[in-house]
Amino acid sequence: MAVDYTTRDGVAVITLNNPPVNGLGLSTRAGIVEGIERAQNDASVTAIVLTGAGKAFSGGADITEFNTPKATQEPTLATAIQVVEGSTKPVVAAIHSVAMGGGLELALGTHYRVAAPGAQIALPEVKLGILPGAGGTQRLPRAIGLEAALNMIVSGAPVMSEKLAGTGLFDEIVEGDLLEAALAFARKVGAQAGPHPRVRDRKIEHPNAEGFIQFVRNGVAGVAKNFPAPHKCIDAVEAGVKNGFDKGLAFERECFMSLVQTPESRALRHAFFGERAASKIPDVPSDTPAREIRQVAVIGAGTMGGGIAMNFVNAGVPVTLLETKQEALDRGVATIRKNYEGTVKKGKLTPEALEQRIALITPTLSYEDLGNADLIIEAVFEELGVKEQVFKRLDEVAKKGAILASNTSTLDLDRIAAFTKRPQDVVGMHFFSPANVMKLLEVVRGKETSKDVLATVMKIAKKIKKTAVVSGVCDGFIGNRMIEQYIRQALFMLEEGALPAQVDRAIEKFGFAMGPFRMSDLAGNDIGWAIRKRRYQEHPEMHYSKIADRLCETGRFGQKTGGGWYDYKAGDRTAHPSKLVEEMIVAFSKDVGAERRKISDEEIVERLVFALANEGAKILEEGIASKASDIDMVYLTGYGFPLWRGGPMLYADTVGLYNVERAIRRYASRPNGDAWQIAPNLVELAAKGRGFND
Ligand code: 3H9
Repeated sequence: MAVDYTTRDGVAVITLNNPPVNGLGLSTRAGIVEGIERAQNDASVTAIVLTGAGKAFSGGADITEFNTPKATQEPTLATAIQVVEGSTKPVVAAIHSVAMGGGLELALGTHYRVAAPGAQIALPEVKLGILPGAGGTQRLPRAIGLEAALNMIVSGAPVMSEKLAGTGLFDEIVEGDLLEAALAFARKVGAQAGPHPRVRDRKIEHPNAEGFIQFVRNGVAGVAKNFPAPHKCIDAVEAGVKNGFDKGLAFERECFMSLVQTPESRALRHAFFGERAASKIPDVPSDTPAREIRQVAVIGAGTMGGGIAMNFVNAGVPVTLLETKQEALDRGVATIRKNYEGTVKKGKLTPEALEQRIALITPTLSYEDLGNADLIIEAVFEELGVKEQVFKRLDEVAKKGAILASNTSTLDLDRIAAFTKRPQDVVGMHFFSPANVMKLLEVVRGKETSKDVLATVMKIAKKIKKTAVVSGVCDGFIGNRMIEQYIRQALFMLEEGALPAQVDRAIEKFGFAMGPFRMSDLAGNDIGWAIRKRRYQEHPEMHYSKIADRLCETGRFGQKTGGGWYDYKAGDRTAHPSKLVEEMIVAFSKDVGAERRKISDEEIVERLVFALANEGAKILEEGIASKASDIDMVYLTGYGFPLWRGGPMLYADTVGLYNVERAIRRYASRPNGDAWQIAPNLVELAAKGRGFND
C-alpha cells in the first residue's frame, strides 16, 4: 500500500508514501479511500490530516498510468476526492514542497488546508497536453478567484504557497513543524460541529467573468495554435462559471478523456519522460561518484567558446577563457559583455549581476593558467590537426583528474582522445549555436571515456540547464548524422521538381521552426559545401545531388553574401524567392537528365521526416543512442522539431512503422532511390506491429 495510516491523540494521519513524488496511482488512491473510511469508523478519531512523505505532498496523477487500465480503475482520483470531501470528520491537508496537478486537486477536496512556505503549487496538466481532470478547473477558481486560477491553469506555472496566503486555498501558512501545526489545527476543527466547508460550495465572484474569459482566450489563440489543451482549459473553467459546479465537472471530465488520447498529449508526455530518461545512462549507475567541478576553462573565445563560457558563469562557476591572440581574447570578452548588456536592456539582468558574471571570467593567453581547471572545454577550429595541438598541450598542463572535453561536431572523438595519455578523461561536449541559448548538449562518449567522467558531465549539464543526451562516436553523432539524410533528400527534391520555398513552406507547415534552405542560408551554404567535399572523398560510393555545389560555385553562401537559396535585402533577414536560383535549378535538372515533376507537400514532409527516422533507427541499432527518446530529445531541443509531434522517432511511431516502411520502399523505387537504405530494425519492428518507443 502506498499510503501510511497512524493516529495521533484522536487525529488520524494519512500519509501518501509513493516515492519519488507521491504520484496518485491506483494503490495510492485506494489507500486514501481506505484511510478515510478507517478514520470515519474509528470513534476515537475526531479529525484527519492528509499529508505526503518525502519530497512532495503529491506531484499529481501517476502519468505512467495514463492510457492504461489502471488510470480508470476504481477508485479513480475523482472517487477518492469525493470520499475525502464527503467525510463527516474534517480532513486537513498538510501541504509542503510540491502540490501539483491531481495532488492539488486532492487538497482542494479537503475541508481545510495548511501549508509550509516555499511549496510549489500548480495545475501543470496543460504542459502535458491535458487539463486538470479531477475538479481543478472547478475548485481552483472557487478557492483563489477566477483570474488567478485561470492564469495558473492555462500557464501550468507553479506559484509559491506563501504567495497564495490570504486566498481561500490556505487556512494557514505555517513556519516550523508542519505536521504538528496541522495536528493542532485538526484538533481545533475536529471539536467544531459540521458540516465542514467544501470548496465546491463557494461562488465564483467576478465583475465581468465573460469578458475576462474572452480576454484569456484571445491571448491563448496566438501562442497555442498547435495545442488543443489550453483552449479546453478555458472552456472547462467557463462551463463551471456558466453552468455551475456539477455540470462544469462533467464537462471537465469529458475534455480530459479526449485530450489524454491526443497525439499532442502523447508527445508532451514523451518529452517529459524523455528529458528525464536522457540523463540516465544504462551502464552508468545513478550512484556513480561525480568529480567536483569548481573551475572551468574554455579554449577559444569565438562565438562558440564565448557562448559556452556564459553557460557556466550564469550558473556561478568561474571560467578561464583562453585565446591565442590578445585581440581575439578582447573581442571575445567584449562580445560576452555585449550579450549580457542586451539582457540588462530587456530588464532580465541587473547591471550588478552583469558585473558579477564578467568578474567570473578570467581571460588568458597562457595554457599554464589552465592548471587549476576541473573541466576544460575546447572550442577551436574544426580540424583534426588543430585539435591535436590543443589536446597535446592540455595533456601537459591539465591537472590530474581534470576532464578534457571537445566541442567537436564532426571529428572522431577517439582520435582526439588518443592525442592524450589520458583518454579515459576525454569526452565530447557538443554545444549548439548560440551555445548560451540552445538547450541541447550532445555528450559524446569515446570508447575509453570513464563512467565517472560521464556522470560528472551529465551532472554539470543539469547545473547549466542543458538537456544532455549521450551519443556514441560516429560521423556527425546523433543530430548531424541524421540531418545529413534530411538535407540529401531536400536537395534531391530540388533536382526532381521542387523549389526551395516550396520545400521550406511544407516542412514549416509541418511545424519545423525553419526549413532546410532558409536554415542553410542562415548558417552559410559554404559550411555544408566544405562537409560535402570531405564526404565525396571519404564516401565516393554515396550519391549526393550536386545542386548545392553549383549554388556555392556562384558565391551565393546565404545571408552573409546577400544571397543564397533566396535573395536578401541589406540589413533584412527576410527570404525572397530568387528568379536566378530558380533558373539555375531548372537548368541543373536538365543537365542531369531529371524530368521535373510536381512534388506534393505530403511527399516533401515524408521524405524529410522519414529520412530522419530511418537514420535514427540505424543510430539505435548501432547503439550510438541508447533509446529512441534520446534521439527525439536531440531533435526537440536542438533542431527545431515541433514539440507537439514529439520528435522524429515518436512521429514515425504515430504514423505507424508499417506505413513508414511502405513509404520508404516507394521512394526507394524512384529516381534517387538509392539514397534510401532502409534500417533493418525499422522493418523488424514494423513486422511485429511495434514502434521505436514501445
Ligand atoms: C494529473 O495530475 C492529472 C489530473 O489532473 C487528473 C487525473 C484524472 N507521475 O522531475 P523530477 C517522476 S497529471 C509519474 O526529476 P524534481 C519523474 O519521472 C500530473 N512520475 O524531480 C522522475 O522519475 P525518475 C500533473 C512522476 O524534484 C521523478 O518523479 N503533475 C510524476 O526536479 C522525479 O522527477 C505534473 O505534471 C508524475 N506525476 O521535480 C507534475 N512527477 O526519477 C510533473 C514526477 O524515474 N512533475 N515523476 O526519472 C514535475 O513537475 C516534477 O517532477 C516535480 C519534481 C516538480 C514534481
